[in-house]
Parts: sequence; C-alpha cells; structure tokens
Amino acid sequence: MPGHFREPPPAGNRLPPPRPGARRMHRLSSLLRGVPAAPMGRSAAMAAAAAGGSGGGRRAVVAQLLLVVLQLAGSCGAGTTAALPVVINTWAFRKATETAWRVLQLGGSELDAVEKGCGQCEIDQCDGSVGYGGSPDESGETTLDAMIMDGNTMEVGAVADLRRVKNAIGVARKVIEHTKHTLLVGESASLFAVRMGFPYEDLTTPKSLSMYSKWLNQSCQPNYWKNVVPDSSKSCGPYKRLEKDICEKWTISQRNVHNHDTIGMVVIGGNGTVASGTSTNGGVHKIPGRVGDSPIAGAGSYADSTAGGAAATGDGDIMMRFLPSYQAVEYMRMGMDPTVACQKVISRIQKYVPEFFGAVICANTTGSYGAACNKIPGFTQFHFMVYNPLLSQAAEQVVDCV
Ligand code: SD4
Repeated sequence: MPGHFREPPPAGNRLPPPRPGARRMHRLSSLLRGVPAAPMGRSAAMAAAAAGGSGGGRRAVVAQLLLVVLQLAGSCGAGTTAALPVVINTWAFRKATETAWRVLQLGGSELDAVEKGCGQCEIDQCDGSVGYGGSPDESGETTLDAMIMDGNTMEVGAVADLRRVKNAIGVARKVIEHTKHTLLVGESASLFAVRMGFPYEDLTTPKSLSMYSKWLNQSCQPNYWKNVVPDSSKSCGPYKRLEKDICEKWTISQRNVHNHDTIGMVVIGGNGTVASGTSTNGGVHKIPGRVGDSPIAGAGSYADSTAGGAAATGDGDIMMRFLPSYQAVEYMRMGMDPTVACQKVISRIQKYVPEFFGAVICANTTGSYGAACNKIPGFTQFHFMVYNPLLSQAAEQVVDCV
C-alpha cells in the first residue's frame, strides 16, 4: 500500500513549478539524502543485526550500505515516491496507463493523455464495464457515460446516456472544444457526436445480448426498481408505482463488485498541470436513462492544477451524492496526503451507506498519489495503476480497503 507520500504545499502557497528535470533531480537527491535517516524497515534492521552491532567499522559500513540498497529498492519498487509527470488510473487497466504515458512522452498534453488513456479502455472493453458491448440496460442496449476535465481552465466536457457511439471520452473532449456546454445527454449527444465526425454504430455484441437474455430468463433479476408492482424482486416489468412505500432495502448482491469497473484517470504533467477523466458503460441492467457518477464533475473525477486530481469508481448511484472526487481534491488543497484524502472521502460515504461499493484514486501536484476503498464482503483490496519517471514501467498497486 502506498504509504509515505510527500505533503502538498499549503493552500495559496504553491510555488511556481520547477523544470521537470530539476524537480526529478531534486527528488532523487533528497531521496538519497533521506535514506540513512529514514526509519529502519524490518529487513534493513535484520541486515544491520546480521552485521553485528559492535562488530567493528567495516561490518557496520557494509550493513549501512545494505540498508541503503534495501530501502531504495523498497521505495522505488513499491512506487511510493512522488515524481512528475504521473499517470494514475483505477483498476489494473495497464494498457490504458501505458497509452496515456506514451502520449505524454510523445509531447501530448495532459488532456490528450487522459483522452487516449481512457479511450484505450473503450477500445479494449476493459472488464466489460467500459466501452461497447457491456452492461446492457433493461432494454438490452449499451449506453455510455464519460467526462474529461482540464485542471488549468476548469473546463469540463461530458456525455451521459450516449447511444450508438463508441468513443465516449472522445465525444466528451469535443464538448469542451466545440461547445460552451458541459454535459450532453442521450440521443442528442449522439447527434452531436455524429456532427463531430464520430461513427454511428451498434454497441450491442453477442456477449451483451447473451447477458440480456440470461437476465430476462431469470425474471429480470437483479434490477434497480423498488416500491413497484408487480414485485420487482420476483418478476419483470413493466412496473407501476406501489401506492404505499414499503421501503425496500438495497443489498450488496444487487450491486456486485464484478459488474462495476469504470476507468477513472488522473494525469499530472511535469509542470503540475492536472487533467482527469472517466469512461464507463454504467451499471448492468440499469433502468434506461440512468446516469451514474462518472460523467458528473466532482463525482466521477475532478482536476484542479492548484491542488490535484481524483477519480472514483463503484456504485455511482450512491457515490455521486457525495461528490467524492471534488471532496478529495479539496482535502489535498488543505495539505492532506493523497491517501488520507481518499480515505476520508470513503469514510464520509461509509457513515451513511456502510455497505457501498466504491474506491477513489487521488494525486496532488507534487506527484504524490494514493487510493482508498470501502471494505465489503468480496471487496477487501483495490488495484490501481501508476506510471511515473521513477518506475521503469506501469506499476499495478494495491490498497487494503478501510
Ligand atoms: C457507475 N461508477 O456508473 C460507475 C460504475 C463504476 O466501477 O464505477 N464501476 O455507477
């Protein structure tokens, strides 16, 4: 679990960002300087003990050197050291991370990296929860939600309930570039996409069709209705409202951890520019018209180049009520460590909905990053990806849920 992150600068006190190379050199040299003084880990302590506490100068020097090597390996291997630029994204969507990193290396902007990184997941249909051919709604159709945010200008482009267009985050980017709006929805968003040159095509695949027919065959279970007739826990609709509410309780099994894997990404450039984005096909068997947290600024993701960026994944119907990404960025602005910022937003939701399924990733403008998730049966750890100059490749990291 990424544990030791650098504190971001206090609010209103942000120094002009140094040249990327200079920043990296500074980090490396302070890392080297800090090592001997750092608290001794278990293996380092064992190395020192093996050398013999009073066994003379040479053995002590060897032990000290071993300690340096072990601690350096620990820091770098676990990716716990801040550096810029950084790409961080939800889940083990490695190709998305690599694509975003490559875009940065080729001179693309942070927004380009987010768009192409999340777009990679739309092509790959990551876990079936991003892009076409996944999460059929109650009528069997796959619809997409996506957003992208520029942390310099605070502009957001988003699409929700997008139909028959595959590259949802590409369309979201066009909302920023070619409109004065923030969010376009439904068929009208599709028309906009077509005008912007995106192909209009069927998002249904044999896999999504078979998920849909299986669901119909099991009396439309699970579904998202409550207080309706006929009883939605036993049969398919069409439903009508029940005159007297019976207050049905939401159960974890209705929102299972395997049908929710949105990509959320934060990219912070060498000069501290923050961009963020998301792309998802939402919840399986959702009621047509349902929009989740992913395309909502502050819920699905948030970017502010004066503080940091965050992105959320999980049960959007719950999470969007708490604006977790906005809240995490505000915590980081107050100087909170990214891991702690992520944990705090998770606990805020926990207080109201202890059994919610969700996780958040956070990164601040120094390149420090972290993540947190809510511990529920079947979901005790959260995997996410990180790439920064101190890592030789995109690294999968894991946090224990709180
Ligand atoms: C949603 N938050 O539509 C998305 C789904 C998700 O990980 O995040 N899955 O509710």
